[in-house]
Amino acid sequence: MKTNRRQFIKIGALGTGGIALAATTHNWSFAADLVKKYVAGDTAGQRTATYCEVCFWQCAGWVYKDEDGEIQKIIGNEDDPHCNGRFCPRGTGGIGQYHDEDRLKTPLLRTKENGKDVFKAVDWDEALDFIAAKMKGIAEKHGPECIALFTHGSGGAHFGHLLKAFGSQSITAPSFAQCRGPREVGFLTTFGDIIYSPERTDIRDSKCLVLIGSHIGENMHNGQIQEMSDAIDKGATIITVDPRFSTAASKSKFWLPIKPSTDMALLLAWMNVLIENGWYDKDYVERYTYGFEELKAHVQPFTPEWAYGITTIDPNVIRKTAKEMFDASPAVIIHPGRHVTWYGDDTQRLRAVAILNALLGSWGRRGGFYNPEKANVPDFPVPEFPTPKRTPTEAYEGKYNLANEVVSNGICDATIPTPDKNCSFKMWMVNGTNLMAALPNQKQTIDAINALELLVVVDTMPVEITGYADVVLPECTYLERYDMLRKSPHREPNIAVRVPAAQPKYNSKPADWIAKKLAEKLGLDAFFPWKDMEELLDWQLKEIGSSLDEMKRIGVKKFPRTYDDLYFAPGEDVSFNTTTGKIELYSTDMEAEGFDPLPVYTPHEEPAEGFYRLIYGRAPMHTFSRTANNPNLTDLMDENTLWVNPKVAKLWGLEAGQEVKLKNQDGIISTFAIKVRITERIRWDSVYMVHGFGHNNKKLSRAHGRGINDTELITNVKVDPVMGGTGMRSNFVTFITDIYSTENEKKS
Ligand SMILES: Nc1nc2c(c(=O)[nH]1)N[C@H]1C(S)=C(S)[C@@H](COP(=O)(O)OP(=O)(O)OC[C@H]3O[C@@H](n4cnc5c(=O)[nH]c(N)nc54)[C@H](O)[C@@H]3O)O[C@H]1N2
Ligand SMILES: Nc1nc2c(c(=O)[nH]1)N[C@H]1C(S)=C(S)[C@@H](COP(=O)(O)OP(=O)(O)OC[C@H]3O[C@@H](n4cnc5c(=O)[nH]c(N)nc54)[C@H](O)[C@@H]3O)O[C@H]1N2
Ligand code: SF4
Ligand SMILES: [Mo]
Repeated sequence: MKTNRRQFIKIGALGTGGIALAATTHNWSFAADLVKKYVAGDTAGQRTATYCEVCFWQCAGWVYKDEDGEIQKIIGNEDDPHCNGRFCPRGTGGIGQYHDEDRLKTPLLRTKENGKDVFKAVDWDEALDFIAAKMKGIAEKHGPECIALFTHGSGGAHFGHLLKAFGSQSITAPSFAQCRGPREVGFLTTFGDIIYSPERTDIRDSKCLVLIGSHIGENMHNGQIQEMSDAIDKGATIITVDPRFSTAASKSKFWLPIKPSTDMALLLAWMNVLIENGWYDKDYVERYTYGFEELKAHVQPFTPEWAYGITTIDPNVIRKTAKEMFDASPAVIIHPGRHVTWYGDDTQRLRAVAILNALLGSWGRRGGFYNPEKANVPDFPVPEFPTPKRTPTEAYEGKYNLANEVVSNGICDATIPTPDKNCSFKMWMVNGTNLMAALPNQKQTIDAINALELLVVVDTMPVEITGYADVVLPECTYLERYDMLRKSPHREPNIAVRVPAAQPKYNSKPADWIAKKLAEKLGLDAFFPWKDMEELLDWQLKEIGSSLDEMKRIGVKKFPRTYDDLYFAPGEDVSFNTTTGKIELYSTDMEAEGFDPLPVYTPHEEPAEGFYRLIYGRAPMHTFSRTANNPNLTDLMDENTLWVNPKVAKLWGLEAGQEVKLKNQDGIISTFAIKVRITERIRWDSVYMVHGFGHNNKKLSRAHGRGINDTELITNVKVDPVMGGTGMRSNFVTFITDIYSTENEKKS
């Protein structure tokens, strides 16, 4: 394998291709301006409807501009069930994405200059002609299915449409196999349905909310936080299981500082206690479930005393918390979490979570899990897509048969040719996902990229993945574009519209424009028959009795439910979408695939002497790696810190604020250093950091070199055999206190 065919282009080379950037330099003293405008109370003038793209909760809001037409602030839309009129700090600061002067400004094409790879600034026609020619060549030689799209965010709809028209359905997102996949499959195999986003958890009416490594409060998914705070006000019990004293733990009646990686033992012990004491919903279990007797026999040995030795949680606390859940049932939620790819047996852990909910009868009940409904919006009529000769799952044939979405790492791995399989993929289009931060095992990602004939990256910022691209396409931010309607399921079906509040800055373009233009160059015009997004949206909206004009005025529209089935009616007969038509405590699907039909506890790897488990999570003011350079949000937090228990700090002689580098179990040393935060809030066997920092692209002037990128230390990946999820929490680090020692120079 040629590993250096594609030199990583240090972004310093941006624009050195000889063509002056078409960029206008934005006169920028934003923070000061903002304060002035706010103080002056200047919110008059035009407001524009949008929904936020800073994270995937997609809150609907209003954008306000000043008298010069400059975007000044964004606030929540009162009618929006995702946010109820209130944005989170990231959403409010989201306008920093628009103002960020480090944005990608014009298309870039990889070229050679004096034997060195550099980016040349080109116009859109040249960039898209180049891509179209390459795509045609690849399709002729290998088939259009060889082109894969990695996408996260709104642009996926446009590029996905283009790819399908071209004959490929190889479309994948890190939000499945790096995020919520195990919970969807765990719940699908149990209840015959998934959790969706926003989660169908009826938190506002819950009497007991159990959070297992779900750190709502730092995880800022807006509606959930609001509902959790309402539930707390109404006296709900919160039980938090987390090796770290999280924000949620601080609001909890019970904090269970579990030994990391042992949650399955606790879940089995809870089942044992519920069943042994008859603390479960007998009518519900009898009426709706399959396999109770098998489950009962299975969990019989898993007593709280057994779990104590594994989890370090006091058996009495296990009993007491089980009783709390039962007393609240059915208005109880054992929360399925969201980023659940932890240890490789994650689908099984989420099956255990699903089973607990079933025992307590919370699925389909007020205060448990409601039945969400999505607005039914027709697609603009287009010709039928060609049928691909190969489906993307053939890339990992025979594996992950229960995955209900395409497995990103499966596509990534299959891109690397092996003797028996010469590469399923020759081109990647990467939209709105910084794969160098999102996919663990960076070396594998780089090896796959090196095997490609073409890598096209569509992004707003010069993030790490752009450095590997052949072509970089600058998308404008969500504040400068239309997008497809938001129509996520909720208690009431609803839609939200995104309308541009400003013209695209620099030479950036919206994804819909890029996809349509590229389609024209590929002779696929017939699949993009609309003139522009206004025509497309207006057509869709008129089909459902609204219009673009109306949506511009109201931003969000709700529709009545088709059926009155938010919860099960008392004693109602319900048929579940599983093989048995029942809630499967005993999973026939898992059994048919050769997996344990009832969840089993498996011990996971432990840190070696002197090493600590690396755990990571969210900070309220940032989203993954995408906001680390945002001028507004860096004002609130501009680096991550390393949480270290005082006992460990003492052992190592670490002081608060001291900078350390980290080395993992495979000898990988972090590129940058991180400041130590000494706190009792983390167990002694683990260290913790917020994901998304440690950017190594110099063009990110505020984010470069600030903190550590957890992803580079995640080289031991435990793949879930059920659905392909990448378990990332079996990585262990030790401290390098002499951060300037040359021995610690990162080899690149
Ligand atoms: N180590 C580690 N890995 C993780 C996680 C973790 O906690 N730790 N979390 C996992 C989870 S839960 C998830 S969901 C994934 C998230 O994975 P990603 O969504 O890929 O996360 P980001 O790193 O924020 O990358 C987003 C990219 O989109 C770009 N972007 C932002 N707005 C736009 C836009 O409007 N248009 C376009 N074209 N681009 C835009 C940003 O500049 C950024 O480069 O990561 C997963 N991977
Ligand atoms: N502010 C902000 N909010 C976000 C996001 C963001 O980027 N920024 N991203 C959103 C997305 S896409 C996702 S997927 C979610 C992710 O958020 P969640 O699903 O809530 O949480 P995770 O990131 O999986 O888990 C982090 C927590 O797990 C704990 N933990 C670590 N190991 C273990 C263990 O072995 N057992 C237990 N019980 N706990 C453990 C950590 O201490 C930490 O508190 O957040 C969403 N909300
Ligand atoms: S939760 Fe915050 S960042 Fe996410 S969509 Fe809503 S306002 Fe935006
Ligand atoms: Mo996620």
